[in-house]
Amino acid sequence: MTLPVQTPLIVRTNSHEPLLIRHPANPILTSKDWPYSINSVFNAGATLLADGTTLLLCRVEDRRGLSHLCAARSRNGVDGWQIDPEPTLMPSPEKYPEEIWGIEDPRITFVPELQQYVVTYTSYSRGGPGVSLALTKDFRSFERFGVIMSPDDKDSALLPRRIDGCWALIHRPMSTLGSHMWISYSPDLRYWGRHRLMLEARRGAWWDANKIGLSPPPIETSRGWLVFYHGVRHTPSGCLYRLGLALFDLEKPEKCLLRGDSWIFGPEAEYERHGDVDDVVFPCGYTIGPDGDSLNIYYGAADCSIALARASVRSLLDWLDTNGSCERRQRAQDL
Ligand code: BMA
Repeated sequence: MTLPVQTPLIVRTNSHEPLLIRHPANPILTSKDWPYSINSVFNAGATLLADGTTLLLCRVEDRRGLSHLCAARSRNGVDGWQIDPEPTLMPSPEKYPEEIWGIEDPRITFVPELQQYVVTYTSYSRGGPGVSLALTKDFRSFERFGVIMSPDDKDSALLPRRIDGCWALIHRPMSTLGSHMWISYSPDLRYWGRHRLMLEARRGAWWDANKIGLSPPPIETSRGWLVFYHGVRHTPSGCLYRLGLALFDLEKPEKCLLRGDSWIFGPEAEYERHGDVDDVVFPCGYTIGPDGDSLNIYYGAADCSIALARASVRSLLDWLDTNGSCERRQRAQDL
């Protein structure tokens, strides 16, 4: 028997409005684009230079497995990349022994008070990964401060202005009790204290259970610091890296105002699902357009390439208003 055409069908979909839209040119940078021999390029810090050029400071893994940083510049942030012909920032283990196994995953913050970019990155030491910091005006010469957070610690970025007179650094120390996001304060970018727990990994079956970390540097909005963070889910076939969203108080950034329950972006495209490390999306940088709303989010895909996704600050905040809850409710849920 054939059904009459007017019979309503129950269509079950689980579609959701995507908040981050993948660029059709993805992946926008791979090892094939590099002017020298490398294994892979991924996890890039990003910023806009004074003349509007997009600068990516890319993590480049060489064919020994050690990483360094290399700058790529583009007028439109999508193509026409001018890549430095040689590594831009190499590990310097003679002077900085904590860099013996490479430097990784930079985050860039332009600091108006210093009129400089502050780059924080992972230095891979014999004792594990730590957080190092360097200042630059032009991404050609750097003033290195060395390691500022001892191992195991990574996924760090500086806020662009002082909070209550002190610089503020978000980072992710590891402990046997879990890997959570912390914030620490400093009068001079060298000596850090007043450590505060900022965002906890959930527990149990959650997508962001046990291990989370800051993704790009926070975005300052009138509503608060908008933060993308990654959640690492351990599965029998490996780790799954996905992205979540939270909002923090402007003057007390350790205070979480809203946190989404579900992830907003995860590995789906072929270049995100398969690579040197499968199922990884790992943004370390963004640029924001002159409208103060349009974001270009640059992310490492499967530890093999750099991809671009677009988003709107307003839509991200709207999503948090609808889907986020405050920390107090979060903890109640956890019990
Ligand atoms: C994290 C970092 C990232 C990497 C990811 C997946 O711990 O090392 O650089 O992209 O793992 O391998």
